[in-house]
Amino acid sequence: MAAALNLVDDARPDRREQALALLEALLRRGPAPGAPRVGLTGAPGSGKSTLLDAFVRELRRRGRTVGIVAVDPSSARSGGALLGDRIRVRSLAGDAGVFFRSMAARDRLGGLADATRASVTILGAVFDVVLIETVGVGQSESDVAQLADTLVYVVQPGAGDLLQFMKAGILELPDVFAVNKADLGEIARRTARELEAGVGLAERPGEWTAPVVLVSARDGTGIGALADALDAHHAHLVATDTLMERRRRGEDAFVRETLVRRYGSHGLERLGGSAALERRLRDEAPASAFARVLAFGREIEEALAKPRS
Ligand SMILES: Nc1nc2c(ncn2[C@@H]2O[C@H](COP(=O)(O)OP(=O)(O)O)[C@@H](O)[C@H]2O)c(=O)[nH]1
Ligand SMILES: [Mg+2]
Repeated sequence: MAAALNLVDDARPDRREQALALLEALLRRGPAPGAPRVGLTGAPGSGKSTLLDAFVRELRRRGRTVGIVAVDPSSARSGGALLGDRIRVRSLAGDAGVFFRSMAARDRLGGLADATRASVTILGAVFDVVLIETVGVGQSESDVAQLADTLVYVVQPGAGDLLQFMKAGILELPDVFAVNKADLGEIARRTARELEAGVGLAERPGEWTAPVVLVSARDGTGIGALADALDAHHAHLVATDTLMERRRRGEDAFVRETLVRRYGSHGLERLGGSAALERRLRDEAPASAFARVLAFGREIEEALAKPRS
């Protein structure tokens, strides 16, 4: 596992080729869709890391193996782990059913989004569940939304009233809300009630309504209910036949955003613009998102090298 993850993290051209071959092989290996991917996001300090730890132990009790990717674009690496992650790594050490990978931005050439997606693909081929934790800032948050089948938003009690959630547009994206620190008592219960009311307002018949689960990462309250809620969402995606569609949308968005990041919107124009790209992503033979970025990238580079006719 470590060798495979290092391979996709290696910017040398021959290693890149090998990494791509590995990712393509995993894509063809089936059975799709592989392990459920659960993303955890939320403001710093809301308790994501602590909750993740408690949640992993719950999954292990249920007999499921877990691959974890923690993304922190602001953090520097220290001995392979992000600062602050070492305690957690130790608490899970010795369990072959858990693999922990941390990702920082500063030491990365290929881009954090690439490396994260590649790691998720690899972990998902081996473990029963993949968890992706991100610090709740900017790009990493939208990356995790694109990657996850199920997005959990971890809420700090009292941090924002309902209006705040609505203004920030937070109510739209998550599939499950985990109001953490239930051990704080009334303030946590009130936050959960407010959030539930807000989510209820946005309810649409026949569609998934994000449940609000009150949990305490500290004393273990509600962790089982959280695991049940995540399973229920996964079952919903399967029952409505939308899991693969959601994966595809995430991959398409990744391809588009990576191309724009690398070549700018004028680069995308050389492919005929985003509508043309959309059509080609839909119509052309399936390939991994990584292969697509490379193939489209080559096309853009060739077009840019030629004078415009
Ligand atoms: N009271 C209480 N504190 C918690 C709980 N979960 C996390 N914390 C504390 O909240 C702080 C931030 O936790 P951390 O997991 O690092 O948050 P992250 O920044 O979202 O990853 C730490 O001091 C934790 O000990 C909980 O369930 N109850
Ligand atoms: Mg954290």
